[in-house]
Amino acid sequence: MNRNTMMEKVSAEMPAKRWTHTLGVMETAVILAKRFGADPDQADQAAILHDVAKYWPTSKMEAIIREQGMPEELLRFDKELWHAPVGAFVAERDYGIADIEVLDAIRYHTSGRERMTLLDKIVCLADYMEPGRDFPGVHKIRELAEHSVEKALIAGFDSTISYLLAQGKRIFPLTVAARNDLILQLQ
Ligand code: DGI
Ligand code: FE
Ligand code: FE
Ligand code: FE
Repeated sequence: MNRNTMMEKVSAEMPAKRWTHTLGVMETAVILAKRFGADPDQADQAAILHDVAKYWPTSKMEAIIREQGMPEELLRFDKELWHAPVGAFVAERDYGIADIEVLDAIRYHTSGRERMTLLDKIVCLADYMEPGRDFPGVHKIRELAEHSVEKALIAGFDSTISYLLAQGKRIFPLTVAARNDLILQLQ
């Protein structure tokens, strides 16, 4: 599928506000890819598709998680986590993406994972710091991202974990593993 067709199809899956966010993630992911030596085309493709399943009904996401044999542990954590692995499935099935690196960057863009690839890090970080994002700490994340994708991403996970703690919510183990591993990578 060509890029324009893909963009039209993805934008039809979401409200205008989320499409604007997606455009911001695309722009930011490409800048970060060039800055840190990842492939800008893979970054662009993963960014276009990263939130493709964000507005799917939870029942539909749950069915795919079960049918596709994804970790059912997901179902016992925040529903906000579900659109990432479901999005990777949709990217492959409905958009013909075969690049496993792109699919993994989509799959782990919310939770992170241990041993994140550079592309995983870039898409996850772009999602935190695209120009439309405004939350406490986002300026610091953008500043850190000038020099270190790892430091910036740790700050991003820190803000998510702090938010989850304040809300009394559970933390998905992959996010803890991702953060621990990034800190180790810096040592
Ligand atoms: O889809 P977006 O809104 O662009 O961003 P995202 O895919 O990073 O989703 C972030 C949401 O997921 C945020 O509201 C926090 C929520 N969430 C719930 N539990 C967890 C979690 N995020 C992470 N990283 N880890 C969790 O355990
Ligand atoms: Fe997302
Ligand atoms: Fe994210
Ligand atoms: Fe997003």
